[in-house]
Parts: sequence; C-alpha cells; structure tokens
Amino acid sequence: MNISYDNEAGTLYWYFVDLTEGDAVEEYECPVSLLCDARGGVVGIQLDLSEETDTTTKVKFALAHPECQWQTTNQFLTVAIAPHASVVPLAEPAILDIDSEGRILGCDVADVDHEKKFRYQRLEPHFVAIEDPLEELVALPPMDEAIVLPQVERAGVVAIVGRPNVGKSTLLNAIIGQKVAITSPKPQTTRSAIRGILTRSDAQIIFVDTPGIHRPRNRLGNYMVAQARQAVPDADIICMVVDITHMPNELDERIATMIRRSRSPKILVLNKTDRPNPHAAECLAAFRALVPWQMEIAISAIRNEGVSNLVDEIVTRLPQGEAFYAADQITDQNERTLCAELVRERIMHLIGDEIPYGVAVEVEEWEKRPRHRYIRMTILVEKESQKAIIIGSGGTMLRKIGSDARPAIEATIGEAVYLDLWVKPRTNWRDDPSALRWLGYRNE
Ligand SMILES: Nc1nc2c(ncn2[C@@H]2O[C@H](COP(=O)(O)OP(=O)(O)OP(=O)(O)O)[C@@H](O)[C@H]2O)c(=O)[nH]1
Ligand SMILES: [Mg+2]
Repeated sequence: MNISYDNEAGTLYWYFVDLTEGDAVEEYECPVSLLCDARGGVVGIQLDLSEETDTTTKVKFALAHPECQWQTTNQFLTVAIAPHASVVPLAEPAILDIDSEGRILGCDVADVDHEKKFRYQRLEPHFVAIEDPLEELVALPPMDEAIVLPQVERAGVVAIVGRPNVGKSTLLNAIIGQKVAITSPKPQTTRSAIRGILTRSDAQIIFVDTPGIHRPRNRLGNYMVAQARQAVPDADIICMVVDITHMPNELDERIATMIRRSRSPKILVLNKTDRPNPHAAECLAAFRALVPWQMEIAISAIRNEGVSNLVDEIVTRLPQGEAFYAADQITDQNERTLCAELVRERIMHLIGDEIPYGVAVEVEEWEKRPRHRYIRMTILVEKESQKAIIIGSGGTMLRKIGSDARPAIEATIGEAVYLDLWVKPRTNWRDDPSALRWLGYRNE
C-alpha cells in the first residue's frame, strides 16, 4: 500500500499497488468517504462504485495490499488500515486510476479537510514520499495531543426512532445538554442520523437521533427513511419516542413492526407530557400494545423533565464495554455541517408552506480572517420563485435568516462570524442523485 498526502493541495493519494509510470491508462470519478476512527483520525477510504456499469469486474480486479482489509459490499470498495468508527462523505469525488485491464490501482482525493478532525496520524507509517520533487510532501501536523479515552464500565449505542415531529431531536439535545440536532415545529426536520455522545463517570452512551419515519415522496425522503431504518439493527437499545397527545397511527405501527424484529431492549418514551391531554389513558394503552416494551417512561423533552431518569434506565441496560469517543466529544458531526444545519433550522422556522422541505444548505467557504471567521453558505432551493421568497423584499428575509443563525453559529464554534448567505435554485434536487450525493445525503 502506498499512501501520501500533499498538504498544500489538500490531496490524499492512496494506491493499492506500487505504481510505475504509465500503469494507469484511464481515470474515473466516483464518490468517496473517509473512514475515521473514534478520534477522528483517518484510517481508510470508501469508494462508491455503484454508478459504474462495469463495477463487478473492476471490484474483482481491485488490488489489495496484504496490510489492508478490504471488502466489497453494495458496490462499495472499502480499504482500511484499522477498524473505523465513522464514515465521512466528501464533497469532491475521488479520481480513480484504472489500468488497461480495468483494475483499480488507487485513487486521489482532493479537497480533504485536514484542519480539525481528519488527521492522518494513523496513516503516517504507510506514507511514502512523492517522487516528483515539484509535488513536495509536506510534514503533517501532529495531533494536538494524544486523546485519552475515558474509563467506563458500560458503553453502547441507543437508537432514537419515531415518526416525524414527536420530539426526538429535542430529546437528544436535552440529553446532551447542548444543541447537536436542529429542531422545528415542522415534520421531517432531521434528514440524517446524528450521533450525540454522552459520557458519564460510569458509562458512555452514543445516542443516534434519526429522521422521522414517514412515507417518502422523493429520493431525499427515501434516504431519510433509510437512515432511520439503518440505525435499528446497530443499536444496543431502542427508544421509540411518541407524542402522547396523539393516538398511534399507521406510521407508529410500521415503526413498531420494524423494531419488534430487533432483540435489543426497547423503551417506550412518552413525550410531550406537559401538554394537556384528555385522552392520555387511551393513548397510553394503545402505545403499550404496539411492542413488548422492556419499560416505558413519561417525559417532557422541552422542559427537560424525566430525561435524566430515562438516561439512568438506559445505563442499567447498556452492555459492558469500553468508551468509543473522547470524553469531550459530543457529536460525530463536523462543525461545518452543524453550522449549515443551524441556517436550515432558521429557514424551517421562518419560511412557511412547503419551501423549507426543498431547501438544502452547504458551506462554500470557511476562512479564518483577522477579526472573524468568514463563512459563505449557499441555500439551495428548487425554483426561481422560491429564491425570491427566501431573499424577501429588499433582502429582508435573507438578512433575518442570517442574523438569527449567526449567534447560534458563534456559540457553536466559539468565534466571531461573518455569515455570507447566497441563494441558488437547482431544479428538483431532491430527486437528483448527483445533487443528493453532493449534499451528503447518501446512504453507506
Ligand atoms: N410541548 C412540547 N413540545 C415538544 C416537546 N418536545 C418537542 N416538542 C416540540 O415538537 C416539535 C418537533 O420537535 P423535534 O425535536 O424537531 O421533533 P423530531 O421528532 O426530531 O422531528 P423530525 O426531525 O421531523 O422527525 C418542536 O416544535 C418541539 O419544540 C415536549 O416535550 N413538549
Ligand atoms: Mg428531528
């Protein structure tokens, strides 16, 4: 295996063989993710070959060095030097080098963010110098400090599932004590599974907040529901959150059917108990009948009532195990994603009707300047007419979105921020596979 990193160009070169000039005769672009360990160090890459017509041949011929574990599932080629804890999709595709027999020799991955999380220390023993003197291999910054994992008796993953708008993300934030997931009165706010990590002296719990399970009407919806479904089999404990002020509907029944298949303990979380509810007894009986629950607990996520009891009950049911994350890590999302989400949250709150469902926000620039961090984001909408609504007359709405989001962003990154928002239409992006991939809405 032959790995190098050009610090200046921010490009990672990962070759499965020792290349000689002329070996590669063809190039091919494909989506790529970095595989990271619990500390955010890069330990592998994952190439998405699903769009390549001749994938099977190429995968069959993919060469692997004895040191790397490699597996191909669902048209993914995964190459790692150590077990990974998270998969981080990159915006830029990987460029694959293919030889005359169609074998993948390796790839280069541009635009790799090395500033904070994605460090290359674990790869360093595999690094080789780049021979071309013009492409000097710059020494990598060392990790700030060795991260010590906390000593705990129990550790595990808890999936938080439920239909849209029942308060799953509000619950996650209450548990973690900080905003790690955006919330809004509109259903389908959460789009991707989000990890919130709670470390106590006795246990580390990795909560996975999931998108509300609904009937999808586009590819984005398919992605969201798949994200929720995927969280269930991986979970050591499943919390189904319900809104106790409503009777269970067909979606609750579908979710119940899905979680019944799991052998993990299942907890019924009855949320919104702060609301008046004359039919509470009836609703409770109906929810109890859905699944053979290990326990049930009534909470008000918004008032943080019953939440610590829920956490205590979860800890007693966690398997014994070692911590996975450093004690101060509270989420697996990177700062940029979280900041883009905070802008989307403001849009969910400020803009009516269907428009927010067709909005995506991406960070285009993230630059440290003398007095502040300059952050440029694009708000993607589906139509020109929606662009006008987001901007508002004389730009008032866009300014309002920015001024509402900025304090939350500053609190998250701990720096003064200059937020520069732009709006761009991209027709029907929610059904456009390449746009979805670009925005990071793709399943592993
Ligand atoms: N009254 C009351 N409202 C709550 C409570 N928990 C959440 N909410 C509100 O319910 C709405 C939906 O909350 P979210 O946390 O975004 O719900 P979600 O289940 O994550 O929704 P999706 O991400 O769309 O699946 C928001 O307006 C919350 O403020 C609660 O305990 N009581
Ligand atoms: Mg949510």
